Amino acid sequence: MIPDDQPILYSFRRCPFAMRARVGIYLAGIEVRLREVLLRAKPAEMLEASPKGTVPVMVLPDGQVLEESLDIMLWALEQSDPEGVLPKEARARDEMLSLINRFDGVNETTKPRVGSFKYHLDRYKYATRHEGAKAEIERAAALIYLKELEPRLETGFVAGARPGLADFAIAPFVRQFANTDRVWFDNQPLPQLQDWLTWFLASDPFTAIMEKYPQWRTGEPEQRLPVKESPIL
Ligand SMILES: N[C@@H](CCC(=O)N[C@@H](CS)C(=O)NCC(=O)O)C(=O)O
Repeated sequence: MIPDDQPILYSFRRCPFAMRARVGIYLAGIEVRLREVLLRAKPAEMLEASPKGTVPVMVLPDGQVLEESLDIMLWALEQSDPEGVLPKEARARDEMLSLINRFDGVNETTKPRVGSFKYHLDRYKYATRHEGAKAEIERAAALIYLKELEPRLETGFVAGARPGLADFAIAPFVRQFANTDRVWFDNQPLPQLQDWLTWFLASDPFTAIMEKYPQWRTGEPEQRLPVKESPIL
């Protein structure tokens, strides 16, 4: 039995937002009760906690609800950050948060902000679902953001020689972009970005949080996210 004083995390394995929340929790070394959901059959308990109906959602033992993936990452890493991924200075943190927002496009709606990487990514990957979207045009628009990232990755990671918040917050979207047409992606002149994505996909935090779990149903026990035991970065 998993103790019921642990936070509950509603998650969907393949969702990039849920991925980054799980990575944040994993890096913090926090134990949670994982409820794997299907987007087409969201549990009533999750919708009651967060009526907007997006994953991830975290319900803390005191009843507080975190319904934004970045807030879950920040909450977890503020509890404990043994790998030192949170930027220490306020200015550096603000700079990272604004870079992250250029990529995730998170705003007060449930759709990514126009003029973000995620906006173009969705219109590229799911062009037929977006009126007026042409996959190649959207892909070219998204590529501009990656070209901007490329020189930053000269040091190996977004903000220097060690992985930090922005790497883990952005990489799941770059993964989604790359997987849309892997051959095309691999042929772009973005060697640093390609190496960085290879690092992320093979990294301990990412592989650990991509384990498969059965769908959670009311009354069933939750799953455990792996908890790291020794330094990983
Ligand atoms: N701003 C939210 C976005 C989360 C989001 O859009 N998640 C998608 C799945 S990747 C979702 O739950 N969509 C609702 C649906 O498909 O029903 C966050 O950062 O957590």
